[in-house]
Amino acid sequence: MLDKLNQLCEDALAELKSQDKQDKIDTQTALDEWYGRVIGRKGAVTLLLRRVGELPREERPAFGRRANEAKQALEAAYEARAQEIKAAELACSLREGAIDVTMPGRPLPMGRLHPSTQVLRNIYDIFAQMGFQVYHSPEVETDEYNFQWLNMPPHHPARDMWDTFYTTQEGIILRTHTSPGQIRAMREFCPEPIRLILPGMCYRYEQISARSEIQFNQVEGLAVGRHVTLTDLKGTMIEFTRRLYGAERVMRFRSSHFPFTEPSVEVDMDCILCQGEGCPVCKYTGWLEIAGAGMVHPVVLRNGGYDPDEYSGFAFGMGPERIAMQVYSITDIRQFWANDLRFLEQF
Ligand code: FA5
Repeated sequence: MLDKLNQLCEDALAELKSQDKQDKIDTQTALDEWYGRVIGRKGAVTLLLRRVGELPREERPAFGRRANEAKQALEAAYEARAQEIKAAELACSLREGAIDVTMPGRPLPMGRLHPSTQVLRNIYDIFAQMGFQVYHSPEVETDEYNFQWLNMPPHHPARDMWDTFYTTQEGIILRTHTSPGQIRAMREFCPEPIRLILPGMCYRYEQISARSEIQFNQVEGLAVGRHVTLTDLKGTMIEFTRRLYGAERVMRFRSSHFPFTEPSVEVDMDCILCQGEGCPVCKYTGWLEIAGAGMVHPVVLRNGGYDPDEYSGFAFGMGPERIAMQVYSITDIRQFWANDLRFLEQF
C-alpha cells in the first residue's frame, strides 16, 4: 500500500509539472479538477489513506508518516501551481490590454457658434459700446403688441406687410418682427429714458427664397428720451455700420413707410460685392437694405406710456442673417437653418 501511495504521489506531481501541451494544467479550472481527483474528499490519495486500517498494526505508523508527507507535498505543489497560473493570467491580461501611449489621440470634433450667433454677438458688442442694453421680449405675442399698439388696428392695410403665423388661440400669434418689444420695454421703463436693443427670432408665413426665410433673427433698436432727433438715429446708424463694415463703406437713408415710425426710412449700404457698381445681388442698384428705421410714432410713444409732447425716440430693426450674407458673401439664406456642416464649418 505504501508503494501504491508513493506511485500515486509521484504520478500526481508529474502530471502537475507536465509540459505536454495536451495534459498541461495551466488554468485554475484544470488545477481544481486535479485537486479533486488527487486529494479532494473522493481523491485517489484520500481514499487510499482511509484504508490504513487494512495494514498490519506495525506498518501503520510508517504509512501514516509517509501519508502526511505525501499530502503536504501535494498541497504545496497545488499552491505553487496556483500562484504560477495567477501570475501567467495577470501577465496575459496586461499584455492584451496594453495601451500604446505613443498612439496619436482621436481628434474631438469641436462645436462652434452658429454664424447668426456670431453676427448677433458682434452687433451686441457694437451697441454695448454705444450704451445700448440687451432686452429680450417674447416670441409668442398677442395681436395687440405685434400690431395694434404699434399703430396698426385690425384691418389696417399695413398688416399685409407682415404675413403672420396665427395660432389656434384667438389673438395669439408668432411675432412677425421684434417691434412689439418696443411697447413692452417702454411700459417697463417709463418715464425713464431708454437705450436698448431687442434681439430675437421672428416668424413670417412667407414664400421661402434665397433672401427670405420663414424664421429669421431681427435686432430692434430703441432710444427714447427728451430731444432725441433724427440726427441721433442717423449718427447711431453711421457709427454702427462703420464699426461693422469698415470706415470706407457708405450708408444712406432712403425714405420709406412704417405705421409705427414717422418719418420712416430704410437704411442701405453700398453693395459689398460690387462696391456700388451694380451686380445681380443688389439688383444693379449698387445698394443693399440692412434695416428699417424711423422716429417712434407719437401714438406708439403714448401706447408705451410716454407723452409725445415731452419725449421723442428713434427705432430701427435689422436682419442679422441678411447682414451675415453681405459680410460673408452668402448667396442663399436657406443655408442658415439647413444644418449642413459643410456650410456651418466655414464660420
Ligand atoms: C420690420 O420688420 C420693422 N419692424 C423694422 C423697423 C423697426 C422699422 C423699427 C422701423 C422701426 P422689415 O419687414 O423691413 O421691417 O424687416 C426688417 C429686416 O428684417 C429686413 O431689413 C431684413 O433684414 C429682415 N427680414 C425681413 N424679412 C425677412 C425674411 N423673411 N428673412 C430674413 N430676413 C428678413
